[in-house]
Amino acid sequence: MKQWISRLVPNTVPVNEFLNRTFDRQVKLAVTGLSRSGKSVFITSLVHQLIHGLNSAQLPFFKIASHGRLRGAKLMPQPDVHIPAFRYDEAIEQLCGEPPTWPQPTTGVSEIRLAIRYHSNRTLAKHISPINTLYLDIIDYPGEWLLDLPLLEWTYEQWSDHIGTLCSKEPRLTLSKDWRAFINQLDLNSTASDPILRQASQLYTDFLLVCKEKQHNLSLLQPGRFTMAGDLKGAPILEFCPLPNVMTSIQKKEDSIYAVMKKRYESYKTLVVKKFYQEHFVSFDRQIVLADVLKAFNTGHAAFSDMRDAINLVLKSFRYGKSGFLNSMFGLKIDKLLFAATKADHIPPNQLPNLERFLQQMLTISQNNATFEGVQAETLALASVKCTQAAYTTFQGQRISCIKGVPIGQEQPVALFPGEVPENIPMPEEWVDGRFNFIEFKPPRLANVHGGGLPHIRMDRALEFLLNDKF
Ligand SMILES: Nc1nc2c(ncn2[C@@H]2O[C@H](COP(=O)(O)OP(=O)(O)OP(=O)(O)O)[C@@H](O)[C@H]2O)c(=O)[nH]1
Ligand SMILES: [Mg+2]
Repeated sequence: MKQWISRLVPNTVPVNEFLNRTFDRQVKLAVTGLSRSGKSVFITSLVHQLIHGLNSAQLPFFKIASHGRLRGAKLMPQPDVHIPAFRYDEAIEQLCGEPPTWPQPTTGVSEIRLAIRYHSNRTLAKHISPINTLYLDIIDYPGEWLLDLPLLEWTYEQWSDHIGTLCSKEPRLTLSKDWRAFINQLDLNSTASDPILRQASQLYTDFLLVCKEKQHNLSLLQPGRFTMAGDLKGAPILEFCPLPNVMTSIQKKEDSIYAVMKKRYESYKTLVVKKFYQEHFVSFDRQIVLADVLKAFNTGHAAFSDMRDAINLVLKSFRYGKSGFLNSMFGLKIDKLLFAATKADHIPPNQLPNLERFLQQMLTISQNNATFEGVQAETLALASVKCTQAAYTTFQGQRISCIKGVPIGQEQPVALFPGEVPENIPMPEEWVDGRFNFIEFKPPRLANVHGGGLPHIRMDRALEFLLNDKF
């Protein structure tokens, strides 16, 4: 039987994986989010919630747990031995340490596999095999690298023009001044030299790093490896930059600055981006898109619109559609998509509907593109690890909903009103300074983390939406 099947299956897919996927026993979940959006904390919490899922009080909306059909979940050896393992154990030790700390920003790709064992509810499956196993595969990676995916669609000229357009408006107009001044004085037809290429790419990298700083909080920063080099630190493949507004009449000698920059861009696409995409991004069947909307609120309209454009752009790189038998054989498509506003514990519970509505408006284009292809999509505000409690205060005789938690850098809990999440996207002039103050909190101190799930907001609903039809 296995031999017969192996003739059917494309050589890129191991037979066991093919069988698991065809018979709905494996799910590959794409956890998609820009840098600091909360991917690593989400993956850690998701694994922890599932491993402690028998404590059904933790996950009331995750039906296999709350209906008593979950038999348990366990970490398994991951399918790809050449990829580092996602260190759930280290992340949970940090989150639950004394004092608890957040995981460090991710610097490379890692992978984790979880086996979820359950009593089947499907009529046929119940009789053939009453207890089934679903394998859940997730990868983690630096959010910066996501921004590279759109490059696969762009020529060097198109990318350069795109960056040129971004830099024609504030705040990039000012922030990119030094880099633009340097490239504008170059004779692009002259012979390229290492010092020139290095200086141009360094100035461009410095510009990207300033854009990333807290006071600007810009998201659309390409190439991704320039702000998170990983194992490519110092490699010549990162020594190029866009050259916007170049006249088409420019003579393109093979060793000219222009030609060498273009060649490096193409090599970057082929050797870095394509490899990353093909190894990790082609065969998802479920997706959760994490967005830290509240971060954008703190910074203003430019940061918000940049984050919106970046996420919508990145989502064009995924394959959406209904999964059928043939898709299982020839590469899967995402058939369920969850948009999640993360860190929902930064706002009082009565503002969650506004946060969800806001995110929905922000990503309408992507939602439309996916649902057009028959994908089921939903929006949710969640907190992977709930760090605050709801609190109340009175102001001018009115009861006001607040939150109470320990801010990063402080030792004692404070109660505060962080500002009200607007129901609709405000006009640019309405993003006034100080209107929002969503601060970061320390993880909570937990007495019995190894005996129960982490405190969360709506992780159970996320699990139910993403996985319910697989059980
Ligand atoms: N209050 C709260 N803060 C969170 C939560 N999840 C993440 N954070 C905060 O967001 C920061 C970033 O979270 P990560 O999970 O490391 O983000 P990431 O998307 O993996 O970031 P990169 O690895 O840089 O791409 C954390 O250090 C926390 O400060 C949450 O559920 N609640
Ligand atoms: Mg991370």
